[in-house]
Amino acid sequence: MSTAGKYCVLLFLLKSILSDSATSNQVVLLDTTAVLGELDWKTYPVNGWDAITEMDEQNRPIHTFQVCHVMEPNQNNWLRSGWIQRQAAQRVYVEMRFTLRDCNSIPWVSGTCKETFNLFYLQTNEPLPAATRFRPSDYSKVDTIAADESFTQTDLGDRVLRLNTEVREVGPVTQNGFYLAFQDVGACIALVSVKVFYKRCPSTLRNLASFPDTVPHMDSSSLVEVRGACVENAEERDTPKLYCGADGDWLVPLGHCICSIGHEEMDGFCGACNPGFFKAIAGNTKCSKCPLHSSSHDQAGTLCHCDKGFYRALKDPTTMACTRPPSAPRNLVSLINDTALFLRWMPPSDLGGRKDITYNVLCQRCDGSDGDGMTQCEACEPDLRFIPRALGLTGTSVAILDFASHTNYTFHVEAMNGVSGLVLSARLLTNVTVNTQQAGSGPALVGIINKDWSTQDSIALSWSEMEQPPSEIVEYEVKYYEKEQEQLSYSSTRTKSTSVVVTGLRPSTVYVFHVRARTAAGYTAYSSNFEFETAADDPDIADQGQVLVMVTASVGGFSLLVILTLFLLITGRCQGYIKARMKSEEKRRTRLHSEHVPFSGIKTYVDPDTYEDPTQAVEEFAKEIVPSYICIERVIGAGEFGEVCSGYLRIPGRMDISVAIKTLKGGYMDQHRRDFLREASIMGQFNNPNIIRLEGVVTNSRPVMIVVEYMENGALDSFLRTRDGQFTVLQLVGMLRGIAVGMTYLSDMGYVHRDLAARNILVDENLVCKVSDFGMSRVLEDDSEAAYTTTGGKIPIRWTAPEAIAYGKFSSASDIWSYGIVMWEVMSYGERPYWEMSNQDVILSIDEGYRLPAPMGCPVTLHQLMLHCWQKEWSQRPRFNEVLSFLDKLTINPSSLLTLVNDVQSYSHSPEELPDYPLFISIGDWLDSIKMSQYKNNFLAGGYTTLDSISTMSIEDIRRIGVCLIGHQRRIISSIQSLRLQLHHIQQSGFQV
Ligand code: ACK
Repeated sequence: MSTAGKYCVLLFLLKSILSDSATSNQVVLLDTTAVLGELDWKTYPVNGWDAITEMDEQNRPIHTFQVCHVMEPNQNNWLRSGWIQRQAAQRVYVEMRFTLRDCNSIPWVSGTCKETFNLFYLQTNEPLPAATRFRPSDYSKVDTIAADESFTQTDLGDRVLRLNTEVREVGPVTQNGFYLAFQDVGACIALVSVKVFYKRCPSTLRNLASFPDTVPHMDSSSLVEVRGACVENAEERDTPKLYCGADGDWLVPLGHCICSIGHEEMDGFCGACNPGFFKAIAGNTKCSKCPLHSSSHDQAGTLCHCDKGFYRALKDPTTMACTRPPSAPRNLVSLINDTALFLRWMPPSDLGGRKDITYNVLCQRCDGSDGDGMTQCEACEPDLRFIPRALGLTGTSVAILDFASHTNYTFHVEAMNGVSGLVLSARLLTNVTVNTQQAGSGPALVGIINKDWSTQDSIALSWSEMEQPPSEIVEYEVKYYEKEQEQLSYSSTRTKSTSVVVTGLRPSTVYVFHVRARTAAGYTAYSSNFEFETAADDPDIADQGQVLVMVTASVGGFSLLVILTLFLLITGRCQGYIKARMKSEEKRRTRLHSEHVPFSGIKTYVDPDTYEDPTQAVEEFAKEIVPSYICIERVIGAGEFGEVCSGYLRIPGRMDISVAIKTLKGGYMDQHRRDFLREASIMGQFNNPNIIRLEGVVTNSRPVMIVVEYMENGALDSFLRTRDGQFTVLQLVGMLRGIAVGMTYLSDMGYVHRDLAARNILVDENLVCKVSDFGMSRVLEDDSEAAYTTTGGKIPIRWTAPEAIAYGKFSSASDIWSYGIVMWEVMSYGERPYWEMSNQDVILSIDEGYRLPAPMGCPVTLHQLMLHCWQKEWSQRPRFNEVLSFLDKLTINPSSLLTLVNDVQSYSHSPEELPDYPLFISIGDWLDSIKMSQYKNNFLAGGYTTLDSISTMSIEDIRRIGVCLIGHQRRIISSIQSLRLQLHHIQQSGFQV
């Protein structure tokens, strides 16, 4: 058997490993393993290379070429391929699979044996004529090909045939086709397969764009930029592009297409939305289900159309449910006093599915009747004032001022929402007719009001007295408000003369004034409005130094206290200049001298902000504690600046003290550190059993800490909530007394707390309550109850006096108001003041005279004290020391606490003090308003179907119908009391619902 014959056997073994190795980014020009017929390759000389064709299992030919003339010298055997068409190729690759025998493995081989062969090519535009003589010099050499592996001896001595694969780039090929030629110079070779191919980037879909087959550049370092075309129902966003690299790979995808409206992406394409779904904007989002009350019937819906009777406002997004106009407002009621007429109603039962509900109040004046007995109605006078306004109201109440007396007004209230304008059907109005007979009577007795003079904070007014008033004028009432702020609040003052100096005003501000007289027959109508402005804030005036004498007088049932305080007013600029020169100690002495209240015998609070360097205030008022004396045991809460922990203070030679440790978390800024320590420099000035005691601070090492006495029962509000109904009234009064002691001390020192609330009172193990939470920054930033006011400040609305909300007038009198709220919180075991009412509604209802009703089980005396603390006129509120002595009297004489508000069938108030509570038409409405709707069926099942019937209910009745939660019982009974009072008032005043 010849050497070539032995190779045949080996080749036969190889055929199974031969397979089509073309990948998707290769375009094959020739593959000898895939040629089914003759290959028609030529050999020169004819007996050099041998063409051997074997058949595989599927009877397909395997074309191989062998040569092995290793014993004979001067071999030059050529094998030439057929003509291969170039097609689109720019760079052509030849992959050769072959075996090449190691010369050493052939016995007796001479030095003629070679282990390489050469690859050549020749390009032509057309195949060469068959008769063309083979001329090796026509061919260009591509490379000499050597084997990576030849026959290799294994460890066991077997000889293993290795198949080599070599790939060479041929070209550049520029003509239509080419020939390949393999030159053997005396090696033992079996050429098993030859594959000729070029590379291309295959057509593809990327980012909803399609890219065609692309042939890479001849120059392997540059990429071919290809622009994609968006797939059907897609649109271009950023031009989609891909770059085709030399290896046939797509690189750098840029830009993209998105599915058009009505279509969504599905497996790289854009498919239509199904009926019932829609897509209104082009983008790669999914189709959405039609919103409520709308539908789409076809494929590829871009919008869902509103069902009959439902609408979409112009500005409504297409994703929003279709809506309809609201039904009419419910339960419209009116209430009138001397100066104002109030309308209040409840929202419609059907809001139409929208939240943008507003109300319009339309007014008609219906005076007398014409000759036919018909009532004559006309539009109301234009100067009728609606507060906040007549149209586009967002709340459910309005106040009406400057109405004529003895007149019948009919008010129509309509509810509108964003789709009301799209519906032509009749407007749904609710109306009420009011006769203003009871209001201020008689014509205005004051004509022109003159401004005599004004300063930055006061205006002097005068007017002339009528020569012959119809009845004697008892006094004048001057009502005024800031022109810009009229809807928020107004103030009034009374005088017996025809002039007044209105003080407490803001500089450069226009105020509106009007005056009415009170005669024996009641109030007359108001004069017209007059507008006057206060003087500008002129710094030069203060430069000269002025002495202001402030007189604070208390009137009403409590004592009169006059405090004379001297202030040296210095402008901010001048103050800065003096501050820089004055030593801190010197300055403090000056301050103490000027601010000390001579007769109180108590030291005065010093505001740390008046220190040039606030850390000096800390040094002065707080002891520095050695950090190793503090043993932290556990975290008990989170404060504004960091964690609050509990632990011990273990000072050598002293007993351990339980302490709470407030920490300043890391990463703070200087301002945080100052604000944090500010509280310590305030607290450090106080020494009272009902004020939380400061043990000291750690400022010289980290973390910065404030150490205060530990209060076992934590904050009062949460403490009471967890102990609902568990204390006697005397115990509750004891807690209130403690708070009053602390607050008396603070107010005597001239400190205004501004955030007095049960959450800021701490309780120890003996139920002693102590005031905590000092430093205004906490009021402004930390208190979650604090809300922004129209003036930009942050205030805990429910606890704050109206004058402090309206124009920032914080004082001990505003602290008293907050104390009244704390009383209410305590007596209701931590109930939220004004329940779920919004802050805005709280402000409005307080302004209209509403006050919190007595909590269940609250002694009448305590509720009266609360009402006293909530006097609109701050000067008429009690002082803390008066509150304290009042509580002391109650404690000494506990029988005064026995009369509970629930027991009083007709709890008599003067009309001014009368809690003003909304009136309701049905039990359901009433329960809705106090958020107790879940008990509607209990009331009905218990036979309580009218407001009259519930007005006599006792706490036992409420329990009997199945209201088990004590908090709910309390809320319902409080509301019934108010309702009872109101019904009583209606009966007395003949007020019409
Ligand atoms: O209601 P609490 O337990 O009482 O949760 C808060 C928490 O830390 C965050 O302020 C508690 N806390 C604050 N100061 C003290 C204190 N001196 N003694 C005990 N608990 C305190 C407060």
